[in-house]
Formats: sequence, C-alpha cells, structure tokens
Amino acid sequence: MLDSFSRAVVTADAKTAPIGGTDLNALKGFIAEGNKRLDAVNAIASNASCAVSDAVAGMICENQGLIQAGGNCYPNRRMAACLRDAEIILRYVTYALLAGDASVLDDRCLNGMKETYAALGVPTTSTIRAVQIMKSAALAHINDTNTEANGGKRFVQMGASKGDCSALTSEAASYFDRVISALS
Ligand SMILES: CCC1=C(C)/C(=C/C2=NC(=C\c3[nH]c(/C=C4\NC(=O)[C@H](C)[C@H]4CC)c(C)c3CCC(=O)O)/C(CCC(=O)O)=C2C)NC1=O
Repeated sequence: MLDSFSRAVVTADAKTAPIGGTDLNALKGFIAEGNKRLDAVNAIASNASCAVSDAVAGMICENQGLIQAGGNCYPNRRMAACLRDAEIILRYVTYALLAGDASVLDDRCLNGMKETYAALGVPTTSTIRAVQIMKSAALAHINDTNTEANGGKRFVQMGASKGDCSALTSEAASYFDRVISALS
C-alpha cells in the first residue's frame, strides 16, 4: 500500500534517482492542498451511510428484479451483503483519496472482486450503477453542490469554505472510475 510520499520514493528508486524537482513540487502541492483533501474525505465519509443506502435503493428502483426471488438482493441476507459491499467500496475510495494514491483501493478491495462477483452471480452492471450513484453523491458533497430537492429530509451541506476543488474532484472521480473499470 502506497501513498503520495511512498509512491515518490518507489518511483525514484526504480530509476535509481534521487527524488527530483518535479516529484518534490508535486509533494509540496499535496501538503499545501492538504486541508482541502481532508475536507473532501470528510465530506464523503460523513455522508457515507446516506450515499450507500441511496445508491442501492436507486439501483433497485431501476431494476426491481433484484429484490424478487432469483434476484441477487433477495432474500435479506443478500440485500445486507449488497449494502455492506457498497459501503466497503466507498470506504476504500475515501482511503485512496486520503492517501492520494489508488494502491490501497486496488490491493485491498478491487483485486479479485470481479472474479468473486462472477463466482457468486453478483451482477456487475447493477454494482456499477450503484457506484455511479455514490460517485455523483460524493462529488456533490465535496463541492457542496448537493440540493435539497435531491437530498430530501436527509439533506445536509458540509459548509466548508469555498475554493477551487477541481483537482480533488477529478481525483475522487478517478477512484470511482477505477472501481467501475475493475468490474467491467
Ligand atoms: C474488503 C474487500 C471486500 C469486498 C469487495 C468483498 C466483497 C464480497 N461480496 C460478497 C458477497 C455479495 N455481494 C453482494 C452484492 C450485491 N448484490 C447485488 O445484487 C448488488 C448488485 C450488489 C450490491 C451493490 C451480494 C448479494 C453478496 C452475497 C451473494 C451470495 O451469497 O449469494 C462476498 C462473498 C462473501 C460474503 O458474502 O461476505 C465478498 C467477498 N468482501 C471483502 O472483504
């Protein structure tokens, strides 16, 4: 498992080179933008249970066969496993965002997941749909652009000071996309 710092070391070592200017500048940026990163992680983690239940409910709403006999969210044991898996995925995305590196997500969550799902008959297209919904929720919470119309009674805004979160938003998006491509 690597983070932005250990990644820079491993990359430099592979080239038998000292850690040079560009790498150091990237790490300086990582530190300078550190509070934004922590706010972004907090925005996802604080809204995790809402995002997970909303994503799984939305996925089922669009494909109600999932909760009928023969569907992979039926009976309750499978529904619980599905909710748990969505929560696992979101949790590993927050770890990757905190570390600034995808390796924790790759090694501890995505490695072998597609094969496990194939063996258990868990539909990956539905899982991908749930991940897409969690992605939209997470990006909205990072940027505080979620709306009461979509959030309903559970609507909450983080209220962090506004700044340029575009780099963090696309980084967070890339971790969700990584989950989607690992299952595709
Ligand atoms: C830390 C990394 C990690 C991951 C990723 C993980 C996934 C994982 N999901 C599983 C099951 C499962 N996963 C689902 C998930 C779903 N079914 C659906 O229809 C939806 C599309 C989807 C939810 C979005 C279900 C229903 C099962 C149970 C399948 C069964 O037992 O028949 C199992 C089999 C063992 C078990 O039931 O606990 C594993 C290992 N476990 C881990 O430790």
